[in-house]
Amino acid sequence: MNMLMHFPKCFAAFRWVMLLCGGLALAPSLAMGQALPPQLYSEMDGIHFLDDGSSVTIWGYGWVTDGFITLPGPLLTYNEGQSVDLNFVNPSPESHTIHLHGLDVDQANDGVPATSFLVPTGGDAVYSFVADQAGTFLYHCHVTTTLHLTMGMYGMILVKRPDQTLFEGGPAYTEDAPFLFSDLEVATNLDPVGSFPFHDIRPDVFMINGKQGSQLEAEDERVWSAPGDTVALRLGSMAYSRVRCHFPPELHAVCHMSDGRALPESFAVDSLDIFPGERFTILVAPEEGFEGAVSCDYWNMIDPGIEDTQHIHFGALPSSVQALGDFGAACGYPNPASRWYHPAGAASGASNGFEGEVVVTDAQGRECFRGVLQNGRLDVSAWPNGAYVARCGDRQPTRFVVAH
Ligand SMILES: [Cu+2]
Repeated sequence: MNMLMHFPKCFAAFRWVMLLCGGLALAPSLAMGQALPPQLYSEMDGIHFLDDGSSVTIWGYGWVTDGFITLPGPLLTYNEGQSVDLNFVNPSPESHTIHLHGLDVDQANDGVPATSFLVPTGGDAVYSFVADQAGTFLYHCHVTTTLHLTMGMYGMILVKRPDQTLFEGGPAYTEDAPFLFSDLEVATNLDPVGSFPFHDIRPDVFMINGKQGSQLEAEDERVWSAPGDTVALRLGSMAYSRVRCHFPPELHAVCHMSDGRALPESFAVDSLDIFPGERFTILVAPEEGFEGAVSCDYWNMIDPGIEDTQHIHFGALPSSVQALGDFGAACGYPNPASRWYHPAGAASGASNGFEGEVVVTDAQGRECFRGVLQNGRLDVSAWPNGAYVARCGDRQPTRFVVAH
């Protein structure tokens, strides 16, 4: 399928136009009226707001259906064993790739330019692989990697099991909470071309899911749990710093997986170092009413010392929400447009493909919405703050929190 990448650029441009025109000529298996497969795109003109209100330029990925890029890029969620065609189009002024960090894909689909292929300006590609291992993975651009990565071209991948266990024979849990650590140097993001040499990056902004400080205290950034919940913290790092996480004893944190594989033996954890590119899956069972935080220290890897500390905040849900049934919770990753609710298991509704009737009830069990979602998402901008439960057909119900 990567033969397409060797076609002349004008053909790639033609394909891009055809996609904009509906894509039917390129996807004969799609019936008229069906949604196009979800497609990532890249841009180099994004704006990212820091906690102090200032902004930096970012390069990054976004869903074509959303029309904006985010830092980090969209969360990609797949089911274990799923055959994935990750569609990517690059209208930006430079070449990019998607490297699937930690997934066992073949060389041609690995996104390392020298061994697979580049996606040039105006080009598009399909990265095909089988998501055969449940776990936490990452993706990033592999072109002039230090620069493209620090500019924002990265995101997280979750491969989940339908039975809501971490891995075959592994523990069950109620919800996923993905947290991606990263950092950036403001001077580099403001002047990427002038930042040569590109490997000399000294981060001065430290983030979790692209947020920092008070941004992380927002209600829709917290991990919400009801009594009895077990939350899977999906921790991954794209930072140049070493990140040391400290888990309060009230969380009863246990580490089960490292780098997309089950550990031979799980272990209780009170602090954990995460180096660049690493991933860990930690199950936490917050004590009833717990409203604390996991603190995360960013250590300078050149001149050892803590440069910054960020927090993953926890909130306690009312027991009336728990009484609505056994369900997982959606959480914001990242949540640049909190007016939208996307159904379970996908940061973009488009990638979830659910086209049936969705029913949403509030914490008192009152029906708030019934119908088919437009573009796979629901506008909740006028909804009162609170906890809600969404049911998508016979899928496991999903809990989400609206917080404006
Ligand atoms: Cu790139």
